[in-house]
Amino acid sequence: MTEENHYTTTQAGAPVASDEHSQSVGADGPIALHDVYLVEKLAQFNREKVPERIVHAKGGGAFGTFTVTGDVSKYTRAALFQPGATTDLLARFSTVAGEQGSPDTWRDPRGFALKFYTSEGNYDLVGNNTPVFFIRDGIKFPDFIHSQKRLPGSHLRDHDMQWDFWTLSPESAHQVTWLMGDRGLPASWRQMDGFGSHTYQWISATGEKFWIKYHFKTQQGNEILTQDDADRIAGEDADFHIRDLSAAIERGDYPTWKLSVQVMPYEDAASYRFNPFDLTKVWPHSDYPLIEVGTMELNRNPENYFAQIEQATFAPSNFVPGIAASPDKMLLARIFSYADAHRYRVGTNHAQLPVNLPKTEVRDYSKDGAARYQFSSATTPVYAPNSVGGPAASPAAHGDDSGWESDGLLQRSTATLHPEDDDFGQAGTLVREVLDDDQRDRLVSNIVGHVSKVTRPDLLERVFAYWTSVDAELGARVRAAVSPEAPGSNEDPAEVGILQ
Ligand code: HDE
Repeated sequence: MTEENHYTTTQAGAPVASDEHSQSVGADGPIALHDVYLVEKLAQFNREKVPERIVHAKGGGAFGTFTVTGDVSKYTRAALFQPGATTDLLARFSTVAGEQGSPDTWRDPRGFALKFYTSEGNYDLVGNNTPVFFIRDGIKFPDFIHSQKRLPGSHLRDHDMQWDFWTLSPESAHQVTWLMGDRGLPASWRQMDGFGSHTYQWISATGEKFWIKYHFKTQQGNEILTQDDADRIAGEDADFHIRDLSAAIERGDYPTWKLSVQVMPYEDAASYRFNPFDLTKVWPHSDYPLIEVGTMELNRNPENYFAQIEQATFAPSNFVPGIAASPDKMLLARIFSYADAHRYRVGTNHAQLPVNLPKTEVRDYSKDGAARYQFSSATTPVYAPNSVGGPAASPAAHGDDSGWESDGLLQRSTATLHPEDDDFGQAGTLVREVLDDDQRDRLVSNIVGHVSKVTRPDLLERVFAYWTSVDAELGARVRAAVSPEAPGSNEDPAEVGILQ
């Protein structure tokens, strides 16, 4: 394009007269309402934002590929996991509680959201950098998030509110231990692991079912920030992690993760020592070892952050044949929530945006809706069943065999059906058997730093009981550091409202 043809246009493509001067009567007269470009620029500017994500608002991401290096074909028929398959993908990493613009280095779990553009449609795996979560029933999610964000009156975050919720929700103990430990402050997104967290279902080509958990092991080594470093960086560079990932890809230092899965035979679930669908629990690797699947590499930065990252819509409801849900109540609630969030936040036809569009042809019967961009030919009917050659559903292609047996009355269950179902056991195992001395010391220091902002003495007692329920020595260290003047009370944790 020659210089004289490289002129500014309106959004309708017509040349504009000036980028700097509004049209006015004389030099200082009234400006003309019919100055189309002035009006267009100001009106468009007012509409540049879509609502930020209500959680995980601050994040960044990149495109890449997934290459199968193992052989898990006996467990799943999903095309993207077949030997030798390579699939394009988009990854987005994020913090949870901070709004857009908040520091990347605040203590928080990190979102680890993946969109695989597979040959059978998009498969979205929307996980975190921790294998568990704070709650095990989605009905508590809005309450949990409210307690982590801002007080309705002062609009300030509040440690009383956070610890009030956590100590009254003892199922949170495992995840809070992860959060207050090193994994709550990864040095970069490249140097943290990712997990599907939930138990998912894989279905083989012969229809055999398995329960699985995903583990993405960073190949850059797990590196962490101390609380002091994280606080300093938060003040120096709020976009520290976005910048790190973008710069690494820019210099050709492509980060990779090795994906492995734990596989549980379908029949084991009923008698397993933990409820295998409880999102606050892990499956010890000694019970179900890791099996190699493949390698994820991020190797292409987004060209436009808003179009490709802000408008990216990841949904746990985006399954492909050979992969399905499990009875995990949190997963089932998320399957509703994300697609609902996308219709609200990005728009009815969010899936038609280039970043969300599958590589496979979309043959559905939806029509119209705001910003409709893709459409079927005029001869394709918009109803089914039809006798004019429209697409028909295919149980064979979908593999309508992804159910599971369940029976009993419609209920609101608090049942613990498995011998080792509890709220503090795995958190205690993590503290005593997984962490080393330095990691335990940092855990104590991080907890003390966070809890020292709790103002209510009664709540502090519940906090001490909470950590004592995780591990007696840990609880004693926290109490001694926070309230050295209040020697340890011997009361039973249950006495202060911590349910066992
Ligand atoms: Fe989310 N979550 N979540 N979440 N979540 C959202 O979807 C929700 C949960 C996670 O980079 C929202 O588009 C419910 C667990 C990530 O775009 C929303 C429940 C895990 C991201 C939503 C959970 C996650 C989100 C907000 C309890 C890890 C960012 C805006 C049942 C396994 C994805 C949006 C991205 C985003 C709902 C709990 C991870 C509101 C109802 C557990 C990584 O739909």
